[in-house]
Amino acid sequence: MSTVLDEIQAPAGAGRVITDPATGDEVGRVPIATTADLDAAIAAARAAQPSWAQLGDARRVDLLNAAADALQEHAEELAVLLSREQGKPLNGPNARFEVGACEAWLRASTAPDVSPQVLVDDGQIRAEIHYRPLGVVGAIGPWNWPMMISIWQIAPNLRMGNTVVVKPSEFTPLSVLALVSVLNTVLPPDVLIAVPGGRDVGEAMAAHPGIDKIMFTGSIPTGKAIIRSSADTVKRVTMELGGNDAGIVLDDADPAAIAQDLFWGAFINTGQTCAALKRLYVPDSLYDAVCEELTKVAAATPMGVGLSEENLLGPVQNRKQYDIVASLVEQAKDSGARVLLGGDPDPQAVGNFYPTTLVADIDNDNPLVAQEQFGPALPIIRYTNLQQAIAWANGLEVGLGASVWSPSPQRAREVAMQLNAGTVWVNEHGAIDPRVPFGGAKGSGYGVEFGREGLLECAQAVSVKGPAGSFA
Ligand code: TXE
Repeated sequence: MSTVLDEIQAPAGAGRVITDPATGDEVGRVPIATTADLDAAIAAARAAQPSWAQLGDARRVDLLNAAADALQEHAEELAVLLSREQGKPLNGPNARFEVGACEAWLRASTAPDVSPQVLVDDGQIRAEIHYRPLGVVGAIGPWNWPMMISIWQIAPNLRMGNTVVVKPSEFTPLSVLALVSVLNTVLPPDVLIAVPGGRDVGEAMAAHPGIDKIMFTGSIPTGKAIIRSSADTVKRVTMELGGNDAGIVLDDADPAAIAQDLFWGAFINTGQTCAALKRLYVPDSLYDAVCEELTKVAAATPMGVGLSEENLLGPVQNRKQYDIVASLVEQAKDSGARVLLGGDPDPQAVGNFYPTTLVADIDNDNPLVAQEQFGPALPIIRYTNLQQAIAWANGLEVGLGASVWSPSPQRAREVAMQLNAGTVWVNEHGAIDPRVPFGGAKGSGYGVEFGREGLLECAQAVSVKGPAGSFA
């Protein structure tokens, strides 16, 4: 029986080899798309868009739910491929979880009411707002959650009557091609097309007159490049650019009670998550206890090859990212910071395994704190004055998420209201929800995803207005 991977990969001898970051083994061969392939994909998606829009919302919702059923049927196969290509283990908040999230987000995108609304009807004036399709949307994604982030870009656009051309990260294209292939067992032809190209294809997509909007998740420099490239065609853009999320523990928290959630807030997907906890601020009075409890959880969490059922943490997805993490930890060590756990990668290790690392007694301006590590290393910064900790948390040019940890609802709210980020979590971190809008503050980008607000960003708002009785 042929697998999804058989269907999507390039024939033997063609394409580019993708290797497993845990073992170096070949996962498959990705076809190499060019900008000419992109042009053809955009033309096909443009041709398919009017009839997709004319199907109507109810029919599109049915098809999206049927596509979610198809994902469910292929869930294990997709999770295994994702685990091999991305590196993330099958278990824990990793590969099976990601495929499950794709299904959940797809279904959730069908729930909000996006029908036209009457804004004014006062006997003199009638005004309505309608949400029309934009056309063809380009989706450019990263390598950390390749399937889930692609679904965040695909699902709301399809719901709103747009067709979508997806350009996956060159590090994890097979996962996205497989996802798209399964969705396309249900969707009409050319409504959703994947183009597995490199940076040149991304650049061409951002500038392309046949693309009406770009949804992007990735690094800040690339986001800026896309904004520049898209300017001449006045494209809509949604920019999810990652961050360097702070968490503040208040002095009434119970270290043992919060350690597990703090750990997973930081180390979900082995730290390679845009809205992971990347700087932890802990009051002097609890500092040793929080360090001790976190170290216990971290030391007990197995890291290894993704396909082994016992592992919950995996390799860093690519060597470039591994080197960033290693260099930041080395700089922290050189500055005199105290390594509680890890920080000692094995140079002989097969695969990009960087050990789970906790670094204490580190200054707020150390590069491991000030720069996004995007890997399995967490700096824990001591504070004596809460206002100082809040100022530190808000002190960077990014603001995707932030969190506050306290058993007191009033104190937690008071601090939450002072944190400048797109999402502020209380007693959790990174716990995204398809019903709750998600987006960045400051350099972390603009536009929101998820919920009704996220759907409306994939539409052209059209106001219709006239004297009362002039239209029905
Ligand atoms: O991302 P890039 P990379 C952060 C993380 C990491 C850094 C670099 O800190 O160290 O980003 O990761 C396409 N026009 N995040 O190099 O370069 C590219 O082909 C159009 C945060 O993987 O931003 C890929 O598909 N497209 C993040 C996508 O952009 C271009 C997740 C992302 O690539 C392009 C991952 C261009 N000029 C990394 N250049 C998060 N927010 O979750 C590249 N691309």
